[in-house]
Amino acid sequence: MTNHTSDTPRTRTVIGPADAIDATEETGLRHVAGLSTDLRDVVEVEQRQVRLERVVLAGVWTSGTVAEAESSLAELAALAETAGALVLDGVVQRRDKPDPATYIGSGKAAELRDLVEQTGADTVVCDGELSPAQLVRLEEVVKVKVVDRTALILDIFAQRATSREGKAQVALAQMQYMLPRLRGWGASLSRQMGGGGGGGMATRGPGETKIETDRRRLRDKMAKMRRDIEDMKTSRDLKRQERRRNKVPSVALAGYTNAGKSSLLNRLTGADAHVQNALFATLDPTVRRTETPAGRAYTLADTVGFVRHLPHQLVDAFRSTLEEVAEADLILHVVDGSHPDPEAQIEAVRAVIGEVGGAGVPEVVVINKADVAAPATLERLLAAEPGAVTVSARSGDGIDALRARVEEELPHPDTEIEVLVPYTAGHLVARIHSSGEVLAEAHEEDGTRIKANVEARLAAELAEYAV
Ligand SMILES: Nc1nc2c(ncn2[C@@H]2O[C@H](COP(=O)(O)OP(=O)(O)OP(=O)(O)O)[C@@H](O)[C@H]2O)c(=O)[nH]1
Ligand SMILES: [Mg+2]
Repeated sequence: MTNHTSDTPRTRTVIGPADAIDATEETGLRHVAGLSTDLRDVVEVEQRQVRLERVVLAGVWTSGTVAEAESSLAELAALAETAGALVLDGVVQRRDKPDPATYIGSGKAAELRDLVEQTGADTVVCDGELSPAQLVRLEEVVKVKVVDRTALILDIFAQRATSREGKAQVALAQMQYMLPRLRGWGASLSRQMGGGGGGGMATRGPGETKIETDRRRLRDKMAKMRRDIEDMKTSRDLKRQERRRNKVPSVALAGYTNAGKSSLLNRLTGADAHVQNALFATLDPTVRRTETPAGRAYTLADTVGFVRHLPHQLVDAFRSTLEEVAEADLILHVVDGSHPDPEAQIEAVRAVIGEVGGAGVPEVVVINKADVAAPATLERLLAAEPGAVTVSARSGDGIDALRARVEEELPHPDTEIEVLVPYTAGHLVARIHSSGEVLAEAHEEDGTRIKANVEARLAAELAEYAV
C-alpha cells in the first residue's frame, strides 16, 4: 500500500470512511529550506508563509468521481512542490461541503493533527480557499501553520514574477488576500495596543488597535499599487492601440498552466519563450509578430497559464494582462491532450476567459502533446470539440494545419481593390501583402497590378492608383 519515491519514505493516510480515496503519487520532490520568519513587518511575515517546508495536504471531496478528487489533490501537490515544499502526505475527506468551522470535520481535524505529528510536518495545505476564521480554527487544532490553495498560488506567482508590472500585480493580489486575514504580531485577533508606546506607533490614532493600523497601512499600499499598475497599463494600452491602428490582427494563446502555450509560441514564431515542465512557468507574457502561410501579419501573445479556481484576487490584479486575451481577434485555446482530465481544464480556462470578458472572442481549441496523448482521449476531445486542431509542439505534427486554420479564422479585410502601383511605391505593395489578402497580382510595364481585399484605411491610401 505504501509508495516510495526514490529515497523519500512516504506513507499514505486517508481520513474518512470506506468511500475515501487513496491520494495519488507525486514525484520530483525537492526541499527548499524555509525562509526566516524573523521579520518586522506583518505584511512580510504573511507573504512568506507559503515558502513551505514540510507539508501535509488536506482536501474536502464534495462531488465528482474518485479520479477527479485524486487529480485535484495531485495538482495541489504539484503546486506545493512548485512553491518549494516537500510533500509528505495527502488526505481527502468525503463531505457534502467543507465544515464552516474547521474546513475538514472536527473529528477528522484531530486525526489530521496526529498525521502532522507522525510525519513531522510543519504546515498543512488545504485544497480550497478557507475563510479567515477557518484558517485560525484549523490551526488551533492541528497546531501547525495552515495555508490554503489561494495563498499557495499567490506565493508561486510572487516567486516567479520578474517584470515590474507582474510583481506589482502579484503584490496587489497578495495584499487583497491578506487584508481580511491580518492577525497582527500576536496570535490574538483582538490584541489592543492602545495609543501609547514607542517606535512605529506614532502614526496611530488614539485607541486604534494594532490590527486597524495594519489594515490602514495595507489599504494605503494597495491604493498606491493600483495607481502604479494603472500607469503601467497605460503604456501597454498605447502599444496595443498602435497595433490596432495598423490593423495587425491579434491572436492570443490561452490555456491551462503547463499545456504548452510557450512551446507553441516558439513553434509558430521561432521565438525562444521560456518553456518548463512546471506550473506557471510564464508570468510575463511575450507578444510576437509573425505571419500566416499567405504572408498576412498578425501578433501572437503568450499568456499566464490558468488553473482551476484561479484566485479571484489574481484575476483582478492580472485583469489588464488578461484583457490581452479578451481583446484578441482570435484565441488559441491550448489543451494538454496527455492530461488525465483535459475536459476539466477546458472548463476552467473558459470560465476565466468569460470572467475577463473574452467569451465572445472566436476560439480554436488546440489539442497539444498529441505525441504522448492517449488516442482514446484525443478521440473523445475531438468528438466534444468538433473544430479542434490536434498538434504536437514538440514534434511539429499538425503545426501547418494550425497555421492554415489561424489564417482562416483571422478577421478578413473587406474592401476589394484593383490597383496599379508604380514600382516607385513598392512599400505599398508590401503593405498589401502583409495586411491584406491578395487575389491576383501581375507585374506590368508601369507597375504592379494587384487585386486584393484590404482594410478601408489602406484602400483610401491606394485610391490614386485605382484602375
Ligand atoms: N510531449 C510533449 N511535451 C510538450 C509538448 N508541448 C509542450 N510540452 C512540454 O510541456 C511542458 C510545458 O510546456 P510550456 O510550453 O512551458 O507550457 P505553458 O503552457 O507555457 O506553461 P505555463 O507557462 O507554465 O502556463 C514542457 O515540459 C514542454 O516541453 C508536446 O507537444 N509534447
Ligand atoms: Mg508558458
